Amino acid sequence: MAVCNGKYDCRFFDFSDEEGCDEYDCGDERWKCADGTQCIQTELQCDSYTDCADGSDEEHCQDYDCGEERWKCADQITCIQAHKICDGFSECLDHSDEVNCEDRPCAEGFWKCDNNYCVAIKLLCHGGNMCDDASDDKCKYFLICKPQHSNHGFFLPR
Ligand SMILES: [Ca+2]
Ligand SMILES: [Ca+2]
Ligand SMILES: [Ca+2]
Repeated sequence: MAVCNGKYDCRFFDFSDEEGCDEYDCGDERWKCADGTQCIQTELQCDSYTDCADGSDEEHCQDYDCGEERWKCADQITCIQAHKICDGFSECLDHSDEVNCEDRPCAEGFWKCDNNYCVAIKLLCHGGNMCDDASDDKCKYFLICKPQHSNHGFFLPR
């Protein structure tokens, strides 16, 4: 059950999970909205979507530290998951996660396509064109993508 998440979760809706929230400690993994009535997961802070009823999770994001697992867009407004950098889709409002991709390493567990997109290794070599330039398709010609004998579960296309 989620206490103080802004939704009534108690059976038969006795509302007790959402009472007294202004006194409630949200703990280490959640953050208390400015109005004190709601806890949200910390990764929802500065993700460019409003999660607090009062909108406070998207305020003061320029001063906000995105932490180790997230990356701050160049405009300093949004934090995105590190593996969303150079994945071919813009998560940053300023699209800064999809520029200069040739100079950036992919996150761990991701493979760099010829066009510099980063694709999850586990998604490679299933016949789909995950790289968008078909560079991940090379593997099927070499039959090197059997899910065995490699660190990541798959051999990588070269
Ligand atoms: Ca609740
Ligand atoms: Ca948010
Ligand atoms: Ca992206």
